[in-house]
Amino acid sequence: MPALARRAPAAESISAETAAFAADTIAGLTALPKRLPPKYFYDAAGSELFERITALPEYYPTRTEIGILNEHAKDIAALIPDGAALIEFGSGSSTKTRIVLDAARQLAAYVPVDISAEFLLQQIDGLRSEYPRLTMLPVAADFSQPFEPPDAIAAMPRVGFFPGSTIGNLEPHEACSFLRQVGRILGGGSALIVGVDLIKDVQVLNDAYNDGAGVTAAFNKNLLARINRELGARFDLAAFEHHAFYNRERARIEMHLASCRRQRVIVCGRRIDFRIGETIHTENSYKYSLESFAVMARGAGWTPLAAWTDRKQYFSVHVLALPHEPPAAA
Ligand code: AVJ
Repeated sequence: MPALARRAPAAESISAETAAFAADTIAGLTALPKRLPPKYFYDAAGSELFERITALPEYYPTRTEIGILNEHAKDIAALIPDGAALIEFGSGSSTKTRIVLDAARQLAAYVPVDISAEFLLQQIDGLRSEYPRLTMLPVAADFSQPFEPPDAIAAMPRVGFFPGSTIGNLEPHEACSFLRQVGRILGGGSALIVGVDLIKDVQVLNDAYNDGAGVTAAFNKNLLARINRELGARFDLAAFEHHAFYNRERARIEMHLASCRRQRVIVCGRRIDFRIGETIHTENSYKYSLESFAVMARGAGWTPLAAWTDRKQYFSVHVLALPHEPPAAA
């Protein structure tokens, strides 16, 4: 088993995870308007539903990004230095990782960073035999918080990998500070490969989050199912409706769960009351233009080196570089 940079969760940190979930759930459901953090979509059931989303005909981001990565794998590899470490933020689909690992044979280490130690070990096990010369250094950490890269990559050039437009879940000001923080973690002279969904036709956007098979609705409602499972609540999933729409003014898809009736649900001993039609805001998925993303990256201290897109300009993959720090004054 690979050594984890942080200790794998014991029974006590599993309950610490549940405690954090409970605290965030109570805070979100007692806020006005009600909200829940999208990071909690991804328990085992939610991750499976998300996998199904990525295969839906309406959901263009995953297959479009994979297409861009495949088409430009050589260009991406050319920007990766010899002996570099690839640090992936939120190790998701290994399909995308494999494209980069296959093209950039000069990589020395792969450092997936994920909140779930269990998921990391699975991911690493799948890759280890295919890339025997690559040092695998999983880091169990919440990448939205600052973390220390493993000592083993201290002397290596670093390349960050953040696909999937996960950055779109953040408010633009948060996305900017996240990019700045990634710069601090990776250090001067590093690069960052980041996938960003693009502003496009409203119908295409709305359809991608309102699929005909209802998988996105099930994914959204799984948040309530998870609260039932882990926190012992009794949400009636049939009494909530999936709402997803493009907010043009803010360039984001919003997902909500709307209460079909007046109702009260007890969550961790708290009474949570819903008006008819009241919603829980569960996700924002911000869309950028090539320019607006580059401007934000510059604002966070990065220099945009390249950006690729598909024929329809639905999705983009940016490569950013972080200048070396100027030598400290004597
Ligand atoms: C993984 C955050 C990029 O916003 O498109 C898919 C999540 N939500 N369908 C997205 C998601 C509903 C997805 N991200």
